[in-house]
Amino acid sequence: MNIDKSGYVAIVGRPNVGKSTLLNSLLGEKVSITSPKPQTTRWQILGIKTLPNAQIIYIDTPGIHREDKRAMNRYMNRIASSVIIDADVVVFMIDAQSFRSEDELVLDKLRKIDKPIILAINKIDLLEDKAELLPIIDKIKDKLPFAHIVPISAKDNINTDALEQEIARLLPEGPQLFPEDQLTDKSLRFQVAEIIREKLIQMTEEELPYATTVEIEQFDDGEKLAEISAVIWVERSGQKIIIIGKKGERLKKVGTQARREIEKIVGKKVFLRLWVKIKENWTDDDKALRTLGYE
Ligand SMILES: Nc1nc2c(ncn2[C@@H]2O[C@H](COP(=O)(O)OP(=O)(O)OP(=O)(O)O)[C@@H](O)[C@H]2O)c(=O)[nH]1
Ligand SMILES: [Mg+2]
Repeated sequence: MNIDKSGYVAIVGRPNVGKSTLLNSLLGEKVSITSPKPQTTRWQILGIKTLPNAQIIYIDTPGIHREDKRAMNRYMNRIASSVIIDADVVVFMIDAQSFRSEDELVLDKLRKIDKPIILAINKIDLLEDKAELLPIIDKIKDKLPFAHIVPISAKDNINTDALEQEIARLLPEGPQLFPEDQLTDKSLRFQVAEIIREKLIQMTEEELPYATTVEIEQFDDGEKLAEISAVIWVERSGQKIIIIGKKGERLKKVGTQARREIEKIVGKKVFLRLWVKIKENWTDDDKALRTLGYE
């Protein structure tokens, strides 16, 4: 290895454009959870990619959205904004299918910084005709002096190599910052909680994905078996009833799907216990947010 370039690369954009899918695609591993519902990512998540001559530290961020809601929404936007300020390079991601006012919200933040910004136009696999890209590029190319404009599909790995090459070119000179076999900054405990939360988001509707968070209470990593207990926090008793489901079926399904995925990452059998508990209004309570890990 002869690493002489390194730096932090923020992946930012409004919710649901595909930021976490891109992070996973660039790393070739699932590091960040994804879902068809907006506001899935709640933290900054590092994904470390070590190339022969450069180390790229990608930072997945929560989708930037309007702040008219709760302390949790303000928390998520604050994280994304601070990552923009601290990064060396920014990848601004939009969805080829629609440019919305929340994209403008992101642009407003990007106008305040002075560093290379790459525009990544995602989900081009959904365009029937590639000619549809031209009016999209036309509409947005003068909004900021972008270093590059790269149409991609994060889901189908289209053009993501080209995107990475442009990113690597823009990295500042610098030493290796993380061991070459390190993939993320997040602990196994964090990843387990996120996997459970992903299954919950995928299996619930309406306000429920936004009212749930997962806390790992016990993590006994034995030689052949990992024993894990996790609490699913919700805001109201009605939400608890929905998550548990008729005869406990929904909770059981969440547990089974999460356990299968957790077994893959820990490489052994997993015994997973899930509890659903109520903490009223936790998403709009700064103190509750802090005790649940949103710091
Ligand atoms: N067709 C298609 N779907 C995609 C692509 N990239 C992401 N998606 C889908 O878009 C949805 C949102 O993807 P995420 O990666 O969770 O989006 P995000 O920007 O991280 O969303 P937040 O974390 O909520 O801000 C998921 O259903 C993905 O499968 C793509 O290139 N093509
Ligand atoms: Mg995400």
